[in-house]
Amino acid sequence: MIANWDQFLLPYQQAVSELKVKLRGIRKQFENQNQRPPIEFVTGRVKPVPSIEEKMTRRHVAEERLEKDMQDIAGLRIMCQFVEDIYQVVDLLRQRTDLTILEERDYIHNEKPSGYRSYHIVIEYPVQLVTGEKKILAEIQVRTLAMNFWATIEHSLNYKYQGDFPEQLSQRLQRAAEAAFKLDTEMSEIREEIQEAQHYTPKSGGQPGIPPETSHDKED
Ligand code: 0O2
Ligand code: 0O2
Repeated sequence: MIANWDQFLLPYQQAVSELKVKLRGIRKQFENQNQRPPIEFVTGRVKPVPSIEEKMTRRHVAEERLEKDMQDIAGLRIMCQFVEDIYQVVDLLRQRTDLTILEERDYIHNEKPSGYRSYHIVIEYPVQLVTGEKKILAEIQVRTLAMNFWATIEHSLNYKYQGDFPEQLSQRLQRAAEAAFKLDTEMSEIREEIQEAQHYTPKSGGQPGIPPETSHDKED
């Protein structure tokens, strides 16, 4: 087993910290432009050592292959309001020059058998160490708040049942995942309404956020 986990994980910790700042920066830039950001919030973590060891055993990953074969030792999560925002964020990530996208997995339109939905991106990210540059893998999960709600609860139930859910619970979770996606779809429809509403510009003296009385006053 790896003798010095702290040393092994250091570049991953640095990558997670840097990427959190960079991804949160996207949100800030939209806010500065008075635009609704496609990112609601960002979290990140380095996979805990017991979880790495458990996954190595389960997936038969040899120690020498760990850096290449375990893509989520560094994990970032981007939460969005709307499904459309997810694809906007993915496009923004594709344009960046400070990371390289290696793989994309769309579990939104190809949900997992559990009902899980999210957009996964595996990146190669260069970390600057005193010994030089080291390229590491990281996984970015992009999902809506509803998808995150479902995944968080399902994940905590996993601890209790070790992934072996009773059939009825498993079916209920699948139905709950569908309900969450229906909520996302409904919200997307409201989003279009919101964007239409944004064409209204209150006249002087009008209250912010309250559209003027006539619907013909659209200003672009
Ligand atoms: P748990 O319940 O065991 O999962 P900050 O001060 O904001 O920079 P902060 O507040 O410490 O950082 O939290 P951060 O880094 O934003 O988010 C950490 C939490 O996000 C962790 O929960 C993880 O559950 C979750 N998380 C974020 N990204 C991932 C990911 O890619 N994979 C997984 N599995 N989890 C992720 P806790 O608090 O460690 O507790
Ligand atoms: P953690 O840190 O506990 O979240 P695998 O790792 O075997 O599932 P693969 O192909 O390596 O599969 O990667 P995949 O499926 O693209 O992404 C795996 C990660 O997606 C998981 O990490 C979870 O974070 C998340 N995920 C995938 N399926 C589900 C699911 O059914 N429910 C929930 N809640 N999350 C899911 P880990 O390894 O489980 O680690």
